[in-house]
Amino acid sequence: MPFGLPKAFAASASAAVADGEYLQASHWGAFWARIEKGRFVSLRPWEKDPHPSPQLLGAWDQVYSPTRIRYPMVRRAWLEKGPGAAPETRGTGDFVRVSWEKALDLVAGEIKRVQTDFGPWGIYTGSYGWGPIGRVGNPQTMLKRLMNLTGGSVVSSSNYSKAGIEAIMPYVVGSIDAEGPQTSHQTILDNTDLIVFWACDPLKNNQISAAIPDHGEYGWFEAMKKAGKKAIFIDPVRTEGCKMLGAEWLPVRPHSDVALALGMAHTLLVENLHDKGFLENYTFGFDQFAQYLRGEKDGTPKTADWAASLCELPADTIRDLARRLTKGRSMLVSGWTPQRQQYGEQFPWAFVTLAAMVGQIGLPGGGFCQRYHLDNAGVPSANAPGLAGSLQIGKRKEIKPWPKEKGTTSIPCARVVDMLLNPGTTYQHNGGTHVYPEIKLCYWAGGNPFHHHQDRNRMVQAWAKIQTFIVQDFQWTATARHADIVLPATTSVERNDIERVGVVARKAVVAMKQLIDPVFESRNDYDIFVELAKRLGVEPEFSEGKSELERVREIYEDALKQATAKKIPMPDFDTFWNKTGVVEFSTPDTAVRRTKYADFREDPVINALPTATGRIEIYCKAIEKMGYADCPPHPTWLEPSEWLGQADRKYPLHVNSSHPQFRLHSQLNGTKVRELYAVAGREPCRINSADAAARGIKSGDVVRVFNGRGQCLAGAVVSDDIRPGVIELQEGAWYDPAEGGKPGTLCKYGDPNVLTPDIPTSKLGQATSAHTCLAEVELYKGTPPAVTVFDTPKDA
Ligand SMILES: Nc1nc2c(c(=O)[nH]1)N[C@H]1C(S)=C(S)[C@@H](COP(=O)(O)OP(=O)(O)OC[C@H]3O[C@@H](n4cnc5c(=O)[nH]c(N)nc54)[C@H](O)[C@@H]3O)O[C@H]1N2
Ligand SMILES: Nc1nc2c(c(=O)[nH]1)N[C@H]1C(S)=C(S)[C@@H](COP(=O)(O)OP(=O)(O)OC[C@H]3O[C@@H](n4cnc5c(=O)[nH]c(N)nc54)[C@H](O)[C@@H]3O)O[C@H]1N2
Ligand SMILES: [Mo]
Repeated sequence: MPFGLPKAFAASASAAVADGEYLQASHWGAFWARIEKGRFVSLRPWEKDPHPSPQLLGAWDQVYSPTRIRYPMVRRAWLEKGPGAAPETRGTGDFVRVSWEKALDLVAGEIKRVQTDFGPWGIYTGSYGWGPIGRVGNPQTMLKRLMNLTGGSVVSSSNYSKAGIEAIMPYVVGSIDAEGPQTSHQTILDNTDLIVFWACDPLKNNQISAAIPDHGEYGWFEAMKKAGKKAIFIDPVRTEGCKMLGAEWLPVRPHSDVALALGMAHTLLVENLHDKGFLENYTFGFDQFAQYLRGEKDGTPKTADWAASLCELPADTIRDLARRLTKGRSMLVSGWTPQRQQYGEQFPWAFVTLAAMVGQIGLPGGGFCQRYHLDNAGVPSANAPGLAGSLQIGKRKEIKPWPKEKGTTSIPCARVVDMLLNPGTTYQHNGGTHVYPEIKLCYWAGGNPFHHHQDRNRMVQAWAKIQTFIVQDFQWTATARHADIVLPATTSVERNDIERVGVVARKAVVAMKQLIDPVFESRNDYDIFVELAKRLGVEPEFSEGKSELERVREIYEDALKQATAKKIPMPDFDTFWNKTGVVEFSTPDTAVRRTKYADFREDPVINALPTATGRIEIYCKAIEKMGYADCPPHPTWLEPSEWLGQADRKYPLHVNSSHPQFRLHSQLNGTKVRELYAVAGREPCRINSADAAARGIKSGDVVRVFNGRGQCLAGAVVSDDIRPGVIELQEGAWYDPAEGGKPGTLCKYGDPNVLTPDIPTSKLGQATSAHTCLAEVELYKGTPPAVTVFDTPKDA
């Protein structure tokens, strides 16, 4: 698929490598890049990628996209009047181009100024985000390393992905659980009679990875289809996986999954189908939970009929599903949206408890899994060496003591806006009491908070409180557009790095070789941080005298050492780097079958779980002690403050801002991949035909989606693959304010986070509740304003 090269770039090229095809890699897969006269002219997927993603096109197009940041830029008011000046002009696009020298001096100067005048607690470098792949070039690690060498800064913990799971699972099973290898696909194929995908879309979500995706999910689904595997999908959307398997679709009402799980658990209990032996020997606290199910204290038995009234699935279907789980070998599989909702800790807990009642945890093909949709965690692992990152964050150098009253050194990442709005106030997190620091300077590198955070309008107001916002990215995201100082970074094809194929599969290691010169004035993140380290007097400690390529070599040679010890064949670095470009590893037959929790099942005493009781905790005394009303000590239905089941709800439609089919979050917005899905030039909004008809909306119309928090335009897609009462506006669409810097303004393109609330799941997890959101949709009348977020801001 050769593509034309924009004229603007043709002139700036000079050869970094000779003409030819080179293997390179991205979040979307490994690929052969064709280089001609110093230009990256086309790509084709690596022939060993079993199912390339259409998103891969963006790995090429993003390099030369008109949304590339070409030069260092500074917001005019900030440059002319100093830090904190006219914050309302953030997001208006009024930038001044400056030299790299000037930009780096300004950034280093700001870091020093805030450190001196306020202290390290005045700088926030949580900088959450996915950034690029590659073991050297992780900008988040580099940023924190730099800050730690100069006295530290406020950072963040956990993530937007599964902070609810990360908070609750350590109490329930003694680990995060939703990480690392899971019961293998083959073990499912061999043993499982019924597989239930609950809020889980492995075909969509495995297209991308935090390393190079191995794309084994499609083969797994094909094998399940061929085997005629019985599958059920519990989801407000009929997903492609559901269609491919010809599976049953249970279009659950969003935000009611805990009730559904409790209704099934109640059925098992009253029909005496629960595995009493398993509960007795492997779990703790079932009796208290059973009392709750029977409604002994609150007077409400959690029957299938009770659940049906909340989740809008027939009570007989709920009872039937519970019974079917116990009839043969069953595997419960969940995704992560129900824990990205208010009280989000409750669903994973109810889900594991339900699996414990079924009693098949640790049996081949039975039990539960919370990670089949990322990193293909059911694939076998090859016999491969580790690939350690060579730059570490390191410990914070205590240059200035950090008094307790100045606040915490690390906030839960989704509480960033709370922190900016409420300096000096206390908050609860996982049993501890902490104080929000007062932030003057934020530095983001490799993340896009003006897409990923909730309640954009509240966020715009919070951002007005800081003095300086530094953003390092390669494209003009909404975040970069709201910055005071913008530093243009390179993409992976403009620098050297190394990465593996498959976080779990570990199938190969790919040389990510620099193929072209940096586009315009962009610089590698590593070089930017080395320059800043020089200005901050910590360059020798930061770089340890090593270039990026030397670090790549170091990582490879460390892997080679491990491989040699284990007798795994691997060429020397120069052969790998200059000749083969890839090393593949073989997967032993013994790796093909794997059962999670088999050891625990075999001997729950010797292989006890690292929980307080060594067992699966259905009741948790540590959580009981915290006394949080929003996180009771056993799985509990708590009515959300905003959902379709509310009698007095203000808006009639639930907003499902799930992860995008054609992007990794906000990445690739600015590329030709957008043509695959944009409707009327905007982000698509899927709506059920009944809801569309009631509003006079048809496919292709521009619609306005709104609630009390915000409003955006979108392009309607009328479909019966989404249940009535729910619209889908996938996360990651670039925020395109009609009037930049003005809270409440219309987003012209379709960012769902203008609608979502910025409330925590609970005091335990303090995770995002992006999926607690109602809105209304109407046909947009008149001429819609032009989308401008994909144009290059005036930069020269
Ligand atoms: N409503 C709603 N909101 C959500 C979610 C949801 O389900 N619903 N999901 C949440 C989840 S789970 C997540 S993980 C977050 C994701 O949020 P983010 O991780 O912030 O999203 P990305 O778009 O991946 O942002 C990565 C940024 O890094 C930049 N980048 C890429 N490569 C490089 C590089 O080499 N150098 C530099 N300096 N920058 C680079 C990209 O251009 C991009 O701007 O969103 C969250 N937000
Ligand atoms: N293509 C692509 N893949 C990705 C990403 C991406 O940006 N693009 N991001 C990656 C990241 S960072 C993460 S954290 C994971 C996210 O993993 P998940 O959070 O599991 O993924 P989502 O696609 O947001 O949602 C999964 C399914 O949940 C359904 N759902 C939504 N609300 C409800 C509900 O209330 N109840 C039920 N039962 N179902 C519901 C959605 O319709 C969707 O089919 O995905 C990863 N994979
Ligand atoms: Mo995520």
